Amino acid sequence: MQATPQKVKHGLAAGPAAAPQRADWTIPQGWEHYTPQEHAVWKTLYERQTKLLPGLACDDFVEGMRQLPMSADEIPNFEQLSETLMRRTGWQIVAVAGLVPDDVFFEHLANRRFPAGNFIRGAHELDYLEEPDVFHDVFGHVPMLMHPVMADFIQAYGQGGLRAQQLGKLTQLARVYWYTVEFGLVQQKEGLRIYGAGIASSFSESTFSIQSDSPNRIAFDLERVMRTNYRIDDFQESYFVLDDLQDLLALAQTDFAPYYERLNHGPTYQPGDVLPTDRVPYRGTGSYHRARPRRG
Ligand code: HBI
Ligand code: FE
Repeated sequence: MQATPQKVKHGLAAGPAAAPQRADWTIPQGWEHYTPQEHAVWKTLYERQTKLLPGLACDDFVEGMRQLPMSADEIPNFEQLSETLMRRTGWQIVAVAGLVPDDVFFEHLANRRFPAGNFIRGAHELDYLEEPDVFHDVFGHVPMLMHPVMADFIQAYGQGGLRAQQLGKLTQLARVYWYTVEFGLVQQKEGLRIYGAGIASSFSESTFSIQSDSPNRIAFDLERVMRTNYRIDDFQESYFVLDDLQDLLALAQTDFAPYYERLNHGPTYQPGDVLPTDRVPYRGTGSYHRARPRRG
């Protein structure tokens, strides 16, 4: 999800470089301006993904989705989503034009507002995302915001983000978000399941993360994750697995200061590394990434 300087959304030039009208970078969702073509892209993505996810996504994701005012028919209305979310976990969805600066993003999360892109990818680029659009942000993230523990965890991440920025530790903290909120797996009694939004909103990675022989699935360990680089340009080489989503509660309450201190020394790991100290429920073959060397 690399930012580009200019991008056409709703017929307007926008993007991270565009000066915001409001200090918090929010914009109206402009729901009434979506075209039939944009609703149709949502429908295609929604139907493809809801068909695929049973047996891959965790029960809490499926249940959150079921309780939200979301369907294949149209791009959801953020005000209606917010009403349901507010009653359940006190969260709201606010519209943004694309990536917003880190401090603005954290400030929203710290106040239980989730910034969601209001635009949708084009019909010719269903599997391509350079910035989080409404399908990633709403289909991927909002169901888990119905989960009380996840709701608290993401708020804590926003608060921690503001602190990490001051301490110059954002890179380390962002890895926690990446390997949980975006690309997290959880052990359910029936097997491994997806809870990360980056996976749940991706057709190809949903299957890859759970069913492929290639990636490692490693038990989540906070310091280990904070030392691990991630790939933004391809499927993950390793996924980190929670024993239970309730583990995020402890994580939300963790004081990161001692971790930041320890992280001043010692190794940084590469995405595909497996360590002797890792608990590895599934050791991947690495075949996928071996055949597709890292780009750039
Ligand atoms: N802005 N809209 C939006 N969505 C994100 O997920 C996002 C962002 N700005 C910064 C950011 N994410 C991350 O780089 C931080 O989590 C570090
Ligand atoms: Fe995301």
